[in-house]
Amino acid sequence: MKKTNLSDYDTTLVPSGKGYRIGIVAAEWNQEITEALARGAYDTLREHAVEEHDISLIHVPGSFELTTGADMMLSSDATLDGVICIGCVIQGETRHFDFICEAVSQGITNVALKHGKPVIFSVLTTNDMQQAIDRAGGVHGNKGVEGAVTVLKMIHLQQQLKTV
Ligand code: RBF
Repeated sequence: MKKTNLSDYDTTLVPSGKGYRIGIVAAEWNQEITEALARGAYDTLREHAVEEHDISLIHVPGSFELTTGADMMLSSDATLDGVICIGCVIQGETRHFDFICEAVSQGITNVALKHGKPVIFSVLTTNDMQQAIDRAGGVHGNKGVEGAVTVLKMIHLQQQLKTV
């Protein structure tokens, strides 16, 4: 499937989020970008019937801390059904790029497996700021929207498997 816009999705394939409890962890680094991603995720969850009081948002300093933030959230609130991790790592600005991206992608996978719940990678890993702007509500859509759709689909899948 070739995807040209992160905000394009088939709404008929997205389950209702009514009753789902979802956490959002957003990194403060590149805040103008991560705020736009978090807004995209939040609005999309609301569009798909997730109640306002069922969405909780926390902030961590940088993308490296997303893993710990998601783990803390899931450990402190057993009623959460899933977590969306939001960050933006820009290659041109850091030689830490590869370390951070590797740590976050692996870390998020580990947290998801540890808690047995979906933890979603809504982290932009771009060459420059313009590529990030283009994917935070710009010409290529909003990766936060994609993260929200993904968490809803994964929670629904988990619930379906539980009833089998
Ligand atoms: N965090 C991000 O979320 N995005 C970045 O682009 C980013 N660049 C960084 C560049 C340098 C040189 C350093 C030291 C940190 C950077 N961080 C970035 C922060 C990182 O995710 C983490 O918060 C800190 O390294 C503290 O563990």
